Amino acid sequence: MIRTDWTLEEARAIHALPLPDLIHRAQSLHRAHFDPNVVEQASLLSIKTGGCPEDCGYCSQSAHHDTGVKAGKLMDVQDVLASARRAKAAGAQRFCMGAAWRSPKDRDLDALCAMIRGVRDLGMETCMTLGMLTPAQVTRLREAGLDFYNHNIDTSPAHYGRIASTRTMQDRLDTLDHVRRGGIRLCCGGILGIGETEEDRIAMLVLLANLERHPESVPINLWQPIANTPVERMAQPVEPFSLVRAVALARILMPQSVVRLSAGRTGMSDTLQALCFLAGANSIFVGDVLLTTENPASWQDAELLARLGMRSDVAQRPAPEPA
Ligand code: SAM
Ligand code: DTB
Ligand code: SF4
Repeated sequence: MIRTDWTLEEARAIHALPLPDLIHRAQSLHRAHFDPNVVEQASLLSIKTGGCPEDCGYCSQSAHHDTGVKAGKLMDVQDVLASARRAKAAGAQRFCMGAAWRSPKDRDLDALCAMIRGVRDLGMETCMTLGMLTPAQVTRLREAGLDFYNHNIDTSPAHYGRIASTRTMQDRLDTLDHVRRGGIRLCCGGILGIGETEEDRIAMLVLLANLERHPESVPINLWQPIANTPVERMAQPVEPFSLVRAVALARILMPQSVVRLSAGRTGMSDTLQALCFLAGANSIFVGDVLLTTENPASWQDAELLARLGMRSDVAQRPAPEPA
């Protein structure tokens, strides 16, 4: 049964289950909704890097922190499509394009729509993350064929004020609402290791699970350390089993959603990644870079999936209902 009325108490109790019980429950639900041997592969490209006016305390691309990332312009459509062709040849099913913007300017929409159409013509799913969107911008992107929009809530409402001030949690929820109502599927999750407590992680997942409809895709990022950011002073390493518990809780609260083990895999052992797949993660980012930081090499991921007897394909998803 798909629920959107989870209580914090219920989620805490699930999160605290003995690990074998937790994994069994998550894996049983995973099997009911997905092929448990399949992991979806998404490729990520930064189509506009750095110089972002937002002050997200974890991010290399904020103009508020001296991280050494240089600000660039929006990439040319043909360069983006060349990168998408390479991603497809490397086995990616989804191509995600990210821009370091507070929100897109209307004058950028023609180029963005051309990118979406071009990537779809290659036979890949399309995803973009461009910051806040107005309902009219959502309509333009949907008409061009955008399959998913990524916009994370990042952390719990209680912790949010400590990691960003220029964009509120409510701003984020408003954009999610515009995207949902505009008929684009949602990719929405958060980051672990940015000074939050386990209770914050549980509260973040409960917030996502109690949205009117669950995001179709839920990225769980581990913070990629960025020097000279405010989060550098708050960050703590995420205990490996704590990551597994967060993945399992996401799977249990949102059984039909694709749970993506996103940033931070370079610091994870193969064994930990395998545990996350058992706990219900069924998507990863592939390719040597994420937006500005490192990701495992494609050959390492191919080898890992082969050693686990798993394969890469589009994760099965129920057809979206009209908004
Ligand atoms: N500018 C757009 C926005 O924030 O709406 C899109 C790009 S932004 C980089 C997308 C997401 O990447 C953030 O919401 C955050 O969850 C994640 N992210 C950013 N920096 C990260 C880091 N250093 N480690 C892990 N995840 C990070
Ligand atoms: C998401 O949740 N993770 C991706 C994607 N959505 C856009 C971004 C990860 C960024 C990691 C830090 C970097 O490479 O700059
Ligand atoms: Fe800008 Fe997105 Fe980074 Fe925040 S997370 S500073 S909005 S690029």
